[in-house]
Amino acid sequence: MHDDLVGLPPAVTESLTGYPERDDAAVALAAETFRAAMATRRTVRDFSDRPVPRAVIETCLAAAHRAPSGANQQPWHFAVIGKGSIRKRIRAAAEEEEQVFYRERAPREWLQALAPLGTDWKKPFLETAPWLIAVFGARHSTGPDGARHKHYYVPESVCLASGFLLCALHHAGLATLTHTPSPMGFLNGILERPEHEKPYLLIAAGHPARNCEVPAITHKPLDAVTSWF
Ligand code: IYR
Repeated sequence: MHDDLVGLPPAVTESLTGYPERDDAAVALAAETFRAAMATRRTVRDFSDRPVPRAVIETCLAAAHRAPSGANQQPWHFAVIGKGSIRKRIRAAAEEEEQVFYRERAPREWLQALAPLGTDWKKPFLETAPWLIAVFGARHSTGPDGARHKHYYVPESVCLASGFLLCALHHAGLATLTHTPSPMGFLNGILERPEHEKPYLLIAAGHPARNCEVPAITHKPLDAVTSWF
């Protein structure tokens, strides 16, 4: 054992559950079923105002909350907004930032990259979608004695949980949009989150609008983003 580990409490273990033995065919079928399900996910910008029960969102958040995280610290916070008045405030603040982005801040090259997606500063979905989830990452936590505990790998952990959340919402049949207004500091103000929490992502979730259109885009072939050794 490395000398620095001397004196630290030993890890407590328990038996692994949840991995019943499957033959290769069953593993391949499960992999293919999930691949096909994820291939239907699209980023949606045109939502129906059809309500989604809060319990569904809670269940999806419980799935996200099982994502791996640095030192198992779960350094995320999900601020879940169903109230129309708060969605309205978030939309107004986001659109204010986005107007500056599209009119002044974004270099031509960035606007060119976004052109196939057809995005602009208008974000009506922030009010139409029944739920918004703002995902924050906490740089530290505070113990009951007031002591600060630093968190590790915060961006990585928050992004993993966000990925789990997108999968869970999609699996439930809900459409999602990952919105990253920049800068996003206004979310701390509106959602009353402390300064040591950084907003990473605003996720809109709900049913897609009837006759919803999405950009006709393609993906790089898998072998363009894969190397095997
Ligand atoms: N935040 C802006 C711009 C934007 C940037 C990227 I990179 C995108 O993939 C999509 C949009 C917006 O939300 O419109």
